[in-house]
Amino acid sequence: MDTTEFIKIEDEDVIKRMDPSRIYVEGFVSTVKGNRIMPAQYTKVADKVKNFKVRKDDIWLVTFPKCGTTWSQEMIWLLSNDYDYKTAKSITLNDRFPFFEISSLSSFFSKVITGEEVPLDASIEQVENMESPRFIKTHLPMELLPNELWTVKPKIIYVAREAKDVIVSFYHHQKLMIGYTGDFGTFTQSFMDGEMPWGPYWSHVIDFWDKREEPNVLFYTYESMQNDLAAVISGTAKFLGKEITDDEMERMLKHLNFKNMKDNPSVNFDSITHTLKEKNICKDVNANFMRKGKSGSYKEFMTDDVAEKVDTWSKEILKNSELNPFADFILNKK
Ligand code: PPS
Repeated sequence: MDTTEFIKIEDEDVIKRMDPSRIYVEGFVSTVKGNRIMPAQYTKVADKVKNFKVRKDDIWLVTFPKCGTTWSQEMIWLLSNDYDYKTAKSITLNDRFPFFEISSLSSFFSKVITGEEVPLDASIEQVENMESPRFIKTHLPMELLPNELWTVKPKIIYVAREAKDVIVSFYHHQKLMIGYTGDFGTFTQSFMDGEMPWGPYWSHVIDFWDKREEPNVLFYTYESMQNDLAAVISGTAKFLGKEITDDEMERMLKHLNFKNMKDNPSVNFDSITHTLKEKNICKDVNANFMRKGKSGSYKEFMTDDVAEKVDTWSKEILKNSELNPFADFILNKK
């Protein structure tokens, strides 16, 4: 049995910066090996995850939060399920393509959403019991993912996004989902310091960037979806061993359009965010999961000085990597 060693983060200021509302009831931990950050309750399922039985026909979508997960999930699910728009409309994305570690993050959050106590390993068990082929969303960093991903070698799709847009999107997400009350400057600094669940950001991306040539790994960016969604759909279809006709492509492009997804209750998380507003966790009644849906929307929120600081930080971390932090098109499987 493989185990992961963690250290508890004890610094109250750091904890407050990450989660002023204390939704993550036991605080945070960091892995001893790679300094990857998770909510402390996650440690109770960490070994179960590390030793999780992977199936060859699984499809794993791995992302840091806010990098294009939901958009990719809907695309991957439709490509893999004979363009079954009827089921895609009637069963929520979360049930078709569950979020692997969601129940292990915060027992408090699970209770707010479901109204009952949820075991910390409930979402992992849900995935364990799914029929094949399973579609699995996770934000876990490589260090915490099941070992069998690299022996059984199912298809793994990784999506990255330009860091400034991730920061702005994640800041709004944390206000919406966990009632984050810190200011944006503090959040940005925490992000760069790696003080963030699932963080640090660039380590998360680089681990998968370094695996991009593996035949079972597809790596692309949110920006590539924005610039040429048809190319990402074709590339992903090819990676999944699927055909797509011109008519299906046209239909899919419409379905995946931001406005359509924003209005689609099967993918827009409105029912969850409605509960969070009702329970007064999210204080902004106008906030939505489907927020701006563009690249470069950080400009509407971040000052030039802060943007420059984030760019300098990204360039410094990636100076010895072939990964260009501003690349707008990466789709490695030809
Ligand atoms: S999460 O919570 O990690 O699953 O979030 P994730 O889905 O990765 O990212 C959410 C951001 O993606 C935007 N989004 C889209 N953009 C364009 N087109 C479509 N169809 C689409 N669907 C989701 C969503 O608006 C979030 O980005 P921001 O910048 O906050 O708008």
